[in-house]
Amino acid sequence: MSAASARVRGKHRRKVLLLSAAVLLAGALVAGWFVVSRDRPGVPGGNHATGLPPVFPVPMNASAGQGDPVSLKGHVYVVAPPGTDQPSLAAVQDLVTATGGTPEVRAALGNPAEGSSAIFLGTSDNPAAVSLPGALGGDDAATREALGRSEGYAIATGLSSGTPTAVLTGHDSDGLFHAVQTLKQLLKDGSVAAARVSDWPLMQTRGVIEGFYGTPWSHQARLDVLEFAGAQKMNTYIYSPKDDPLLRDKWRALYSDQQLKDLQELIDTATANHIRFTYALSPGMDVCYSRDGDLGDAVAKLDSLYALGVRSFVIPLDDIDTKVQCSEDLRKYGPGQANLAKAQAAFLNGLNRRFSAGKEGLQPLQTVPTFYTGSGSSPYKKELGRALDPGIIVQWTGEDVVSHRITTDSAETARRSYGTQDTPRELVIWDNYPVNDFSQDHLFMAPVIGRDADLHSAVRGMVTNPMIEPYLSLPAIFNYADFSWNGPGYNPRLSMDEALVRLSGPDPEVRAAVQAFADLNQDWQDDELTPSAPALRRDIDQFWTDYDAGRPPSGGLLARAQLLQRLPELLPKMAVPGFAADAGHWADAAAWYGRGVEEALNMLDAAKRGDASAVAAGRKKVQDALAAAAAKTQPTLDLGVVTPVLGNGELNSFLERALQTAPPRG
Ligand code: LTM
Repeated sequence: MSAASARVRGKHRRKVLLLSAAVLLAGALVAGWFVVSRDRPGVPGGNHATGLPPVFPVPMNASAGQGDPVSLKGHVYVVAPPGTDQPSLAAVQDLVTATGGTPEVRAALGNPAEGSSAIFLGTSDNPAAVSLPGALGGDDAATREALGRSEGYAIATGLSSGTPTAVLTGHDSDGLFHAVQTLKQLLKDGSVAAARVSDWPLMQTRGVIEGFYGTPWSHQARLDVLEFAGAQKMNTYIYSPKDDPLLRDKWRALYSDQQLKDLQELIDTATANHIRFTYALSPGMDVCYSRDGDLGDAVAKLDSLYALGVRSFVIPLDDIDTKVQCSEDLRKYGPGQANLAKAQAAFLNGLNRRFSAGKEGLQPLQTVPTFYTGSGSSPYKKELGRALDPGIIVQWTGEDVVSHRITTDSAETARRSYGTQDTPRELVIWDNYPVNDFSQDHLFMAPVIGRDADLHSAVRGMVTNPMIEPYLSLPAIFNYADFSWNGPGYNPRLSMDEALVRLSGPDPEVRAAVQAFADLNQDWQDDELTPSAPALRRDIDQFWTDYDAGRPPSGGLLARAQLLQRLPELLPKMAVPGFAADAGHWADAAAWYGRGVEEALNMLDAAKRGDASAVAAGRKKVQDALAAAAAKTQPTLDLGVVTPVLGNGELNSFLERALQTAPPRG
């Protein structure tokens, strides 16, 4: 599908031996341990009922204990065996320092000083806690399960020789890193809450695909998103902005030294955050599938990224011609969509074999088929399913390009359509939410809904295609991190609320502003499960109900209008400053609308009193605010400057109705 046609759609609006040792050790710290609440595997509502600080993604099992919290405010021994994952070790040291404590890294606890605490770090095959005196039992099924699964981890707190201790064990270094992210969230008043957690992801691939049309994200934004995604236990970033010429139009061209330097920084940052930097090369605009030179060029380009440390690759073939283009292909394969699939399969199989020969550590190759939607079979999918090597993974967007619902049944059917009945294809869902390239005047900030909770049973993973505005996409990225880790435990509203709180920081006024801003931008292509600006609409409805009944207004709408006027002042105070910069033009428009609403309320009051001159003055102020809010202020890559649109026009409709209700001459 071309950029143009994507926008046309916008018209619709929018890891066994050592394992048991590690299991024992993770559960060893139980002196004084007493579980006061049942484990809550994957319960919507998160671990709120456990008495623990909220942890997102919701852990598979988390419970609180009676033991004392582990203070990080004093001297904290960080006990880590040689070879411990450096990012995990560094993150724990930073955490202790940020909490006001003094970290001391040791390979064994030895004789701890009076009043100190300890944090043990290890993995199933490199457990730190080996040096712990007197393991106190604690082999349980949930911990065994967590430490038997890729990226799984377990946390236990308790006393070790009288020292308050937290033990973090990962199945692997990814799992250990995830354990550290959970540890951060268990921190309250300078101490790690007494807790026992055993946790693992339900989806193997969880991440972000920068895959939209429009201005690609800045280098800094990518670095920030990588850090954010890692903290939320995602493991994938796919580098695929449609408007980066070196990925698509000029796919054969190699990178300059400066470009390689920037890419290296992204790759290193991804690695430090346990994110797989996944490079996507899209040769489909002008590739000749049967030309050996083109295959060689593609391999050379991937080689240049492999040299930088990239081990994960995609060859997207979306949004290109739906037939072969060169005479060689036409001669070899013939016309038609099934023949396109045959040509593409031969190219991808050849590339995969030539590129992977002699290379270590590669993830399976992925592709985005030219027909990447729908679960049903077609001549194209049938041929691709038959001819494409079974190890190559397909990215799929659901039944539609932008899919309001994605069901497990549909994904199961798609697996057979893109594979065979006997060998269903492994799928990664390319989820086109909250992408706004087809509706660049809108922001999509509603919680992620409409995806079956057990989708993990059918697909390998899921990546979110975000908005052109990176920092405004963070709430949805937070949702996807939660959903893809633990779908059954995902609660859209709680996840979104927590995302907004974290992005806001501690100031309650700022939080209220961020919530009001997100509410205003809850609108997704007329999706009935995603009501537009629900809180604003409640206030508006209440106002008219009171007004029509002749009652004094409850004040909710006025308070909201006043808050909207303060968005440009409050959003820059957020914990994540990039959010305000991305939101700027929408926040300015919202402020104008807020002013208009306040003026309209005064005007309506004047109309009730029969004060014609105040009504006339009020009308002018409302009209001025409407005009200012409609200004074209938001630059786009190829659509010029557009008017930022808020929700589904609720504010506009309110002001129009107010003007009708208070006509010029009474
Ligand atoms: O969705 C896919 C596979 N390709 C493109 C995306 O690049 C684009 O961001 C979305 C939304 O417009 N639609 C597409 O067709």
